[in-house]
Amino acid sequence: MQSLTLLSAGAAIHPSKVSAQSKKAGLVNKPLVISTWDAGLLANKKAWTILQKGGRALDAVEEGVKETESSLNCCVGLGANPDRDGHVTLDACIMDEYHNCGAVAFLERIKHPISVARRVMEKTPHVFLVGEGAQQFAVSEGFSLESPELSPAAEAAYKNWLQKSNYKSPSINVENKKDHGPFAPYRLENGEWNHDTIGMLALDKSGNLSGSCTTSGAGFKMRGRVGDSPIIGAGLFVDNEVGACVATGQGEDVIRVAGASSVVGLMRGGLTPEEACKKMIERIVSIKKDKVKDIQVAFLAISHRGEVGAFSIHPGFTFAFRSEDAEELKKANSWFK
Ligand code: SD4
Repeated sequence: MQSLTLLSAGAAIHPSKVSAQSKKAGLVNKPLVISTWDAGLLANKKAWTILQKGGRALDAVEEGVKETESSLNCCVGLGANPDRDGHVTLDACIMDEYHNCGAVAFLERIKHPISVARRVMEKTPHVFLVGEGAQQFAVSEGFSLESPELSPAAEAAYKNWLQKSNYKSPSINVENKKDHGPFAPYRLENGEWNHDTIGMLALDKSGNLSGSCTTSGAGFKMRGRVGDSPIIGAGLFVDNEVGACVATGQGEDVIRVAGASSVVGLMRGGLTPEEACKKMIERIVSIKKDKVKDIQVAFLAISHRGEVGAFSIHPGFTFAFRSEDAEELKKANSWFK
């Protein structure tokens, strides 16, 4: 009885049941896809193969970010930097045009967390599975359990980090070291921001929006730390009537302002995507005061009409754009110039 109640409360709404009501009848829409950072270019290419054939935005945002999850990089997928204890733990979420959503966090040894998030959305009455339970669910769904070994690049970065941070488990004070606080370095040794999540938003031919977000979070984070990326409303939010937003950067500061849903809320109130992103960045700046000099946060948003905008605290945030007419990397405006 209880599980029946849960099922009806949480099970994914199937497109065929509500399509007429949710699709924007009669509108011929130009599909487009946007995603965070430079890696978005490659991810968009994959998403575009789906969108240009008239495919669903949901499929595009899943397949698109899987490209990044499969690639070797510091911050997304199993090749990414580990936590302080040397384990790669992954966070992801996905949301469609019907407010269906699914998420996983603190997931280990699974190559495509975004696809597990989609299964959570489509095959369970729940929205969010974490840790061992999420892994168990993934395996039961046929995902293979990959090796726990770090990629060579991550292994080297971890060893380097251990040396510099002089980390002895369970250590105190490592958080307070100048270059390594609070829980992970804001910047990597080469000066780059310690993050590179991919978040993707797509608008399909039917005029429907979907979004995805996947990350290993901050490198060398505390074990068990989860950022904004898998949290619906913080790292990602989609409201088909209004628009969608994805966040990247210091997750703690995105969570505290319910970032993505706040941006979409401001768009509902009439702001353009860039104005809404800027307003939320200003809110973070006013909350964090002087500390913003050490924090990068960026929002990327799209309206249901396909207008696109972004804004970040510091310069340097790029996003990739793909439509019928253009394939490019754009620079976001920022609070610091
Ligand atoms: C997090 N927001 O875990 C993520 C990291 C990120 O670009 O976006 N990096 O806090």
